[in-house]
Amino acid sequence: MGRYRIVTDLPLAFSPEVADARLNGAPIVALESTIITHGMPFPQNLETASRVETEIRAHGAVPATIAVMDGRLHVGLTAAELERLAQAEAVMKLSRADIAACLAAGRTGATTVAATMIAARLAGIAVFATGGIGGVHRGAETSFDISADLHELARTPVTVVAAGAKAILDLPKTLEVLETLGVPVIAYGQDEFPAFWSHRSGLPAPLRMDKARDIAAAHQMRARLGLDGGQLVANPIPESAEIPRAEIMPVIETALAEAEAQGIAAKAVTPFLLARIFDLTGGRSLEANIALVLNNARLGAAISCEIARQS
Ligand code: PSU
Repeated sequence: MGRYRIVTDLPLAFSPEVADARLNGAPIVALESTIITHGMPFPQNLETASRVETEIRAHGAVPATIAVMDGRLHVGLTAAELERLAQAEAVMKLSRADIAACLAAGRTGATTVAATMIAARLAGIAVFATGGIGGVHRGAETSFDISADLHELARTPVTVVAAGAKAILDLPKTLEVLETLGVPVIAYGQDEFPAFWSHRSGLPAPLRMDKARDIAAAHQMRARLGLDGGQLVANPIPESAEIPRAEIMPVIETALAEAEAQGIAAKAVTPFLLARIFDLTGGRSLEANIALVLNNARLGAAISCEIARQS
């Protein structure tokens, strides 16, 4: 981890647990906060965020949930801070474009995948676990709506563990853009790219790895080659927890049609769709989302332990 630039003259606040881990060179896994403020309802958001942290500790690493709170970039939140964020209202949804403005204005904002990667790099954290990355929205050929997460993966050297891209997106186009941007997309333990709530997407993944050790070695090799950008590890939701594609697709179509009819745009699209899919599945989509995040936390911890061992 020593090769990452540590910036000290920034409004960075490490939790005591993360500060200790940094001193001792212990493996750390970054976690984002948009999933808490915009991705899940209260109180499941708080319960899930705490369970994810516990899961990471149980697998030998230290969790660092990242958020901007009152103008400070927090890397690791205390239980009280997590609780405050989970119930906060009108929290900004931060990406590369607005993280600096939020910090400079002393405001509070939740970090998306893109902003969490930026913070993780600043803090010297190599691995980040989340639910699903943003990607190319359907209809992007006219709306141009492509998540900034994809460009961040192309420029910031953090390995991101996700259950693929959210299935509300255009997955083939998302894979195309990742390929164009030179982002390695590694399916974990299977040949297919997973589809967030579903184990499989029907789309072949560009790369496959079956061991955390190999993913860690690829991360290290990219650093040695001086390559910009991170890796996307696409970790399929366990089959026992999935909503099969045939079941979830009609629900997604309905939610997408509603979003269009109501003129939902830009940053509001993903939270709107997630909330509607929750209602339309009677809460099942949230159960699957929680299961896949926990699964990603376990793999993230394993990769970060391997990177620490190989460093
Ligand atoms: N994973 C989840 N739920 C979420 C997200 C990830 O299980 O809500 C968040 C991430 O912060 C990701 C964001 O960056 O959704 C994507 O938003 P958009 O499509 O607006 O870029």
